[in-house]
Amino acid sequence: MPDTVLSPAVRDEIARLGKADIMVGIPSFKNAATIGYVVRAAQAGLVQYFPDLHPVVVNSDAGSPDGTSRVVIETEPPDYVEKILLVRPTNRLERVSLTYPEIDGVGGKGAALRTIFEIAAALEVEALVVVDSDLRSIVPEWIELLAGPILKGGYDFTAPLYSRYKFDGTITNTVTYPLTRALYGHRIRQPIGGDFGVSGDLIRHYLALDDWTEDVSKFGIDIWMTTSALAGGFAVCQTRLGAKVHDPKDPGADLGPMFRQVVGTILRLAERYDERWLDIRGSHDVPAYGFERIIDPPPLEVNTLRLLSEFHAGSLTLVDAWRSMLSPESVETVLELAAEAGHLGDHARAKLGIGGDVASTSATTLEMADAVSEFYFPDDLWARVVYDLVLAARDPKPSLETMVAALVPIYFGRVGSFVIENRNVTTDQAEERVERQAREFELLKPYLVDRWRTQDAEASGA
Ligand SMILES: Nc1nc2c(ncn2[C@@H]2O[C@H](COP(=O)(O)OP(=O)(O)OP(=O)(O)O)[C@@H](O)[C@H]2O)c(=O)[nH]1
Ligand SMILES: [Mg+2]
Repeated sequence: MPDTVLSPAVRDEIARLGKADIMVGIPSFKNAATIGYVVRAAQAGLVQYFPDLHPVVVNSDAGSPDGTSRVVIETEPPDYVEKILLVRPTNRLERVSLTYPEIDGVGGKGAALRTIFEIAAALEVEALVVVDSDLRSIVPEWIELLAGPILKGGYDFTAPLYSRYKFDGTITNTVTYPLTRALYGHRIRQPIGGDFGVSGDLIRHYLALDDWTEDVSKFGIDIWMTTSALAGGFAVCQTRLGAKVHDPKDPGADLGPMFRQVVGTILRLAERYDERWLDIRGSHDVPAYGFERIIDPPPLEVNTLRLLSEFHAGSLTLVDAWRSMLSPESVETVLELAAEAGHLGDHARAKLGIGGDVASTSATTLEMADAVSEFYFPDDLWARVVYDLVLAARDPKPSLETMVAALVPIYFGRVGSFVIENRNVTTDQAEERVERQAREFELLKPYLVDRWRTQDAEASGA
C-alpha cells in the first residue's frame, strides 16, 4: 500500500486517536440535510451496543460545498447519547470529519472509502461498519446488526438485507444480484447496498489489492468490496436491516453513470477472477443475521416512457456497438424490441397527451406502464445480453467504458419491462420475479462458460 495516500492532517488524526476497536465510516458528498441523523444513529449504536469497546466515527467527505462536514462536527456529541440512553460507556467515542484525497485526480464514493479503510487499518479496528450518508431509515441497531456478525460470529463481511420498494435498486435487481449469484454461487441479495460490515482482515486484504481504478474510486466500490470478499474466500453473511429509505433516484434519470461504474467493475473482476467462478454450478443461500422485519418501503415513481424511449433512441445510435458486443441472435431480438418500444412509446404519448419532452410529464408510473403494457423484455434474453458483455469485456473494443455505456439503453429497456410487468403486484410478488430472473442466469451459465472456454482454447491455439 503506498503510504503517500494519507494527508498530514489525516496522519495527525490517526496519531491522536491511537487505536480503536470498532469504527463507523460514512462517505459523503453534499449530504448536509441528512448526515446529522446518520451520525447520531451511528453514535447511539456504538454507545448502546458496544459500551466496552473503543469506538470511533469517521466521516470522509468530498469537500462538499453545502457544509456537510460542519453538520458532522456540530451535531450532538456522544454525551447526548449517554444521556438519552442512560449508558455509561467505558471509552469516549471519538468523532472525525475529514476531506479525503482524490485518487489519481478521481474523487467519489470509492476514494472516500479508501481513506476510511486506511484509517481503520491504522487504528487496527476489529470491525468497520460503513453506512451511506443519505439514509433516513438507519437506527442505532443497524450498527449492531452490521458489526455483530464480525465481532461475535467470526464473519469477515456483512452485506445488508433490506426491503426496498419494488422499483428501487434496479441495478441490483437486474445485474449485480443475478450475476454475482450465478458467477460466484452466493445468493447475496444486496451486493451493492452501500451499508456493510467488514473485518480487520478483510480491510487489510482490500488495501493490499491496491486496485483503485476510476470506477472503483466512484460507485464501483460496493460491488468491488463484495466481489473481492467472495473471490478472496472470506466468510460472508447478510443482515436484516428492515427498510432502506434514502434519497430516491429514478433509474432513467439518475442512474446512468452509476450503472457504468458498477457494471464496468463487475465485468473487469469477472475476467480477473475467472478461476473462482468457471467451475461453480448453481448457488447457495448466504446465512442471514438479525430478527425478521415486516416493513413496507415507500413507493418510488419511475418514468417508464422515458426508459422505453431511451432504449429506442439507443438502437438508432448504438447499433454498431451492439453488433460488436452481442451475439448475432441477441442483437436481432434486441433491435426488434427496441423498435417495438419506440412504437408503443409513441402511441402511449399520444394517448396520455404527452408532448416532446417525456422527462417532464406528470403522468404517474401506473398510467405510463398501463399505456405500454404489451412491452416485454424476456429474462433469458437479458441474461444472454449480460453474458455476451462478460465475454466481450475480455477484449473490449474500443474500450470497456464505451461497451458498458452502450449497454445502458438496453438496461433501460429491461427495467422498463420489469416496471410494466410488476406495476400491479406487491413488492413481495415483484421479488419472485427477481428470483425467477436470477434462476435464469444460473440456468444459462453454461452459455457463458462454454464460450469462455472456447475463447481460452482459441487464444492458446493461436
Ligand atoms: N465522499 C463521497 N461520497 C460520495 C460521493 N458520491 C456519493 N457518495 C456517498 O455515497 C453514498 C451513496 O450515494 P448515493 O448517491 O446515495 O447512492 P446509492 O444510494 O448507492 O444509490 P441508489 O441505491 O442507486 O440510490 C452516500 O453516502 C453519498 O454521500 C462522492 O463523490 N464522494
Ligand atoms: Mg442513496
